Amino acid sequence: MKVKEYILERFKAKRPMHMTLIDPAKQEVEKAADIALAAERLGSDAIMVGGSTDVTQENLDATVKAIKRSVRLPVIYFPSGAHAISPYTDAIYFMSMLNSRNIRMVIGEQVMGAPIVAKLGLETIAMGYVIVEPGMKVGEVGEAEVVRRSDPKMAVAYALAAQFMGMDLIYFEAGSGAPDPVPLEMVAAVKGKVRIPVIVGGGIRSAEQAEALRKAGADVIVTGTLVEGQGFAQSLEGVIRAVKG
Ligand code: 1GP
Repeated sequence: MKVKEYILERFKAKRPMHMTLIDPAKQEVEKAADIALAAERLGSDAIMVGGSTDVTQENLDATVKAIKRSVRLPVIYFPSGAHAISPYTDAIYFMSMLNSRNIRMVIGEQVMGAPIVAKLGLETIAMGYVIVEPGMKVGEVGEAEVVRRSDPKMAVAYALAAQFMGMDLIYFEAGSGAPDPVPLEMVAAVKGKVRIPVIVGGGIRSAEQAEALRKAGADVIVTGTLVEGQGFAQSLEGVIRAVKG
């Protein structure tokens, strides 16, 4: 089954998903494979691989290959640009940072990457990516004009624009390690207006936060930093359980 179908099937069945984000620059490949295996056993629905800085073709390929050897879950590349694209992932989020001031992040990297993606025959999943305050590192390197936390209407406008442009998914990102996740009111406002799956990530650390975001309407909840610490299994288990309701 294609990864897009896998996601849409769960979305249509109203089954919220959890995705585990692994940054290839942050650990040895064996450790990345161990994290993915633990996430799979705990019920995570997909492994996303990516990071805002320091992702190279080498660390990306090595990490993806190791993860693919240890899990059966879909492995999706979450790219920061066209400089590294792995032939070993099951799919790539073909994404645009809709609220970047830099055209390179909106369409430039995509134009550079598209011929490579076509040559590799990778499955593409079109995704609108919107950075919400504070945005952290990705907001900085992406030169994002962040959506204010107090401005759910702006978030809705971005989500509708993504939907009208034919994007498969819309991702609201508070930034990895954000002190607080995307506001619940914002998720609820977006969910009330769009038909495409809503992904939420950045700063989600507890089962309570995950549960509140699910109840607000998040279809996919992404956690990254959570799996970077020692003994993450217990907290990850709680978050995944909260996502699944
Ligand atoms: C970052 O949304 C993801 O792209 C995950 O954020 O590292 O804070 O879980 P965290």
